[in-house]
Amino acid sequence: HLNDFNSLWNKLCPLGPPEAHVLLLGLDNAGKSTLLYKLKHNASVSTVPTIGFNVEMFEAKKNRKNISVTVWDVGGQNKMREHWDAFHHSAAAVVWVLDSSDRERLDEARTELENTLRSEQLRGRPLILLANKQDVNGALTGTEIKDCFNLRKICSSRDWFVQPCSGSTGVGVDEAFRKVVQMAKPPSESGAVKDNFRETVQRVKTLRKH
Ligand code: G3D
Repeated sequence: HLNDFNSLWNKLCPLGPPEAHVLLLGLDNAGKSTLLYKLKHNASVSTVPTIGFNVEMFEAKKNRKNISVTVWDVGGQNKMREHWDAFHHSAAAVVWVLDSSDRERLDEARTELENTLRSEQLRGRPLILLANKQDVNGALTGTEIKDCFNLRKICSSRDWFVQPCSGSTGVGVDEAFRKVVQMAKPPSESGAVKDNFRETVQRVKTLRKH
């Protein structure tokens, strides 16, 4: 689909450019693709590691108005990380997915999250941290994650919220999406979203060639 920008755009945005554009970020294996598909189909599907990006569009209600929300899962692999910046431009919210059961990679996740939040383009954007894999025995709770990540401090200049969930069972997924819609601060210029999308498609195409 990446070959034809216009048909992809029209497919994603039959009603025009989205009002809110949400970044779904996190380390590889955190559960981003699973959550995105759970949200979309409300059923677990088997997933493959995100190579380029997955993007889905949803209709939602905000302040009694219908809005469309695109959720971008831009991949958690090292190769893609340097390209995250390209997606920051017009984000209305950052959704950070954490594998709450993977204590060994907590430090890595914390460092990545801190790096992401340092981005100038994301200044003031709300953070919704999804404490995923709550179905796994021994998973860190939302409160433990809040303390361990020192969220009160690192999010002092933005709204933030921790939502425990499981992409496998679906627990907490609808609540997470509602929270994202409620907290999202849509960019003022919707044109910026389309420009950013075009640029991103080009970048991914280039990346795939190499
Ligand atoms: P990513 O897109 O962030 O890289 P994926 O992550 O969505 O590909 O998920 C990585 C692995 O974690 C997958 O397992 C997936 O099934 C699993 N997973 C995702 N969410 C949950 C969850 O809430 N609970 C549990 N127990 N597992 C989850 P595989 O084995 O397919 O690699």
